[in-house]
Amino acid sequence: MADQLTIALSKGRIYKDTLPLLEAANILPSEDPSKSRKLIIPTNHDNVRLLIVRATDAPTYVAHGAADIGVAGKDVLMEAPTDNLNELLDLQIAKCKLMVAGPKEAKPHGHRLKIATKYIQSAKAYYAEKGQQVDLIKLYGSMEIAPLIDLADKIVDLVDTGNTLKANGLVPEEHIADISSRLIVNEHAYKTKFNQINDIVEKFKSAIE
Ligand code: PRT
Ligand code: MG
Repeated sequence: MADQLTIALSKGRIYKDTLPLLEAANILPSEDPSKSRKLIIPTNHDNVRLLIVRATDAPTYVAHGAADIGVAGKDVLMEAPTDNLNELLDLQIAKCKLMVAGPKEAKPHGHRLKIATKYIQSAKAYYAEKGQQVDLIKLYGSMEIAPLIDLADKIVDLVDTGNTLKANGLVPEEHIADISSRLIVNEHAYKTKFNQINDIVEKFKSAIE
């Protein structure tokens, strides 16, 4: 008898890009989370289910063992405590870049650089590495507004096409990290459900290649 296996992932781009990998592992969700309000989605296997969670919450579900495995952006993992979880695989999906961006015409400022971001840990590490003292301002979204209304001089945010920056008169300035989504596993589950999880890892691996 196979154990119950719970997989945490967010809807949107992560779900969309993980679906082909799940299919390669013969895990077929019974419903499309973008069309359903259900947050626990059964699959073609009685013992395998999907949890639809906020992208930033996936590591928490996995760390606490509420989910055995999950998919999370590296940006999210760099901000979250990673006790009790391991990164198993770079899924090469939902790719983007973590960047510093600012107004096209930067205004002179007589103070320490103010950086607005959702990514406090990553920004802190980046500026510490550069030996530059900055003031970080935590925002939860719509970071692009901050430099426009002088809340901050620059932002640290994810950039894909660059269209969002452009639409708000901002330009990408410095590359901090390449971002993609990772398959994460609860450490305890990885031991107790090794065969089941490893089978999925191997099938994901061949699907990625
Ligand atoms: O939206 P919600 O608050 O529910 O959660 P979330 O924003 O974390 O989820 P989601 O689905 O938007 O993002 C999930 C993961 O996708 C992130 O953690 C990243 O690892 C990855 N990813 C890849 C991105 C992007 N590309 C991306 N472009 N996440 C966000 N964006 C945003 C970015 O923050 C900016 O606002 O898209 C905008 C920039 O896109 P361009 O194409 O205009 O440059
Ligand atoms: Mg989003």
